[in-house]
Amino acid sequence: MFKKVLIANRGEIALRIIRACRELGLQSVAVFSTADRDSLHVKFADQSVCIGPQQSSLSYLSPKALIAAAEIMGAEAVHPGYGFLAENADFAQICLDHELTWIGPSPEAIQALGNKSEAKRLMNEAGCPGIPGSDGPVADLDEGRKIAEQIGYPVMIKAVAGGGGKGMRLVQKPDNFESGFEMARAEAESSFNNGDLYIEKAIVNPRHVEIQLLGDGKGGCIHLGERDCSMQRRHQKLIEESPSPVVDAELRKRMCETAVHAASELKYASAGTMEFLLDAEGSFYFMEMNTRIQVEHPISEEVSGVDLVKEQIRVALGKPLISQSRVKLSGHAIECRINAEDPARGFAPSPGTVTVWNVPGGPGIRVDTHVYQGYKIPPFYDSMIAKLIAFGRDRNEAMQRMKRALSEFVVEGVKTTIPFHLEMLNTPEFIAGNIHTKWVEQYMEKQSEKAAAV
Ligand code: MV4
Repeated sequence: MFKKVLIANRGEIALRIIRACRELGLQSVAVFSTADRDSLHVKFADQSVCIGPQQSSLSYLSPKALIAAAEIMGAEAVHPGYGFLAENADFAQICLDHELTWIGPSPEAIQALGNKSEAKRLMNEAGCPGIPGSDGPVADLDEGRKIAEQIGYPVMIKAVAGGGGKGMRLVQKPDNFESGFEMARAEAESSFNNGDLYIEKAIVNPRHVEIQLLGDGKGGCIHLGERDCSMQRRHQKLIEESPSPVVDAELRKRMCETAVHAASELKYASAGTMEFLLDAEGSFYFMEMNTRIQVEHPISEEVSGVDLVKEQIRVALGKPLISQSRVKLSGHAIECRINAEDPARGFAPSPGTVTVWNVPGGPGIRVDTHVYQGYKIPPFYDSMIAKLIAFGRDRNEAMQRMKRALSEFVVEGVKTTIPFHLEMLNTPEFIAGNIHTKWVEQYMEKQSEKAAAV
């Protein structure tokens, strides 16, 4: 059906997709901005084409530039990776209108699931429990206040067009509702051009557990188990692991069956992730569905033996989905996101030339990266420079391998989050698997209080 794939992305995920194409015998076309001329994805691809200047809005975010590149190079399919235009329903539709196969879910699914309160309603109808709250967006401040009284404080005010924590406010008591509502509305207006808000009961110190799904677009759907992404800071994930240290076989079965059932009902196509909040009592609630391949997909690949990016492409080619009974989850995988940032300066970006780059290896270690010695990290894009993935027979072995690999990893020329990861992996709380989504922020506050006291 298609033989040449345009990769509408950069960095490590562009390399990851090129590798999948090569294994499937497909030609790859890389696109790059002028800031990315010397990037590895340009060298790895069969062909490459410059699509514009350093600004993302004029290159990686430009449908015109991307479609022109696809037409000139004779690409017949587009893989969007993550970020940039991956969850832009209009771009998916534009690709289809130009007779390019979109390696992802339908524009209709991207659109419906991108509206967070619409997604919640759809999932509820498909039997997926959501967090108690308003039935869709609220009309105004007064209606919001009434609903907050009904469900009881604390409440969470969320933007319909939101995601990733933007336009979201936690309100502890009725006195603070008005200011929280106005702030959420202003942020939603400026970030999404859509000020619609909905209200939910606030779950206190939840864990973030997500289910990896693969659908065939005809009602067939399988899962690759869960990922625990509770180690975050300001909605940026730092460490992910699979399986979750707090999910037992019975809970896993319920979460995975719920997610597969809902995605099948939607006739979902391609890779997708259903995000859940897990509370201290072990109740889980649907939060949102991501309609893309995610950064942390390799840990699911490691515990399942399934190549998720290849499966995305196979499904887009119309090939049948692998069957659930052939997916055997075993072992434990952990991923640390290595960023060119300075943890001592509030994780400020640290772009520049990488003068020394010694990558770890050995048993159970995988490094997904686009960086090489001498590479100049441009300041215009995401600061992630590598994903370090450790696999072991059990959690302890994966942890020991991760610590060993972090200590082998040598990067000079830029500051990185490697020392921070080592510190995290040595905390009693992470070792015990006893953390939640606010834990890193609370830990760092305590550390700076300690530093101020001496
Ligand atoms: C919540 C919540 C507590 N209660 N909703 C954060 C991003 C967006 N996807 C939804 N988020 C949350 N929604 C209710 N009703 C707590 C969060 C939340 C969070 C969720 C997942 C991972 C990290 C988080 C950090 C802070 C807040």
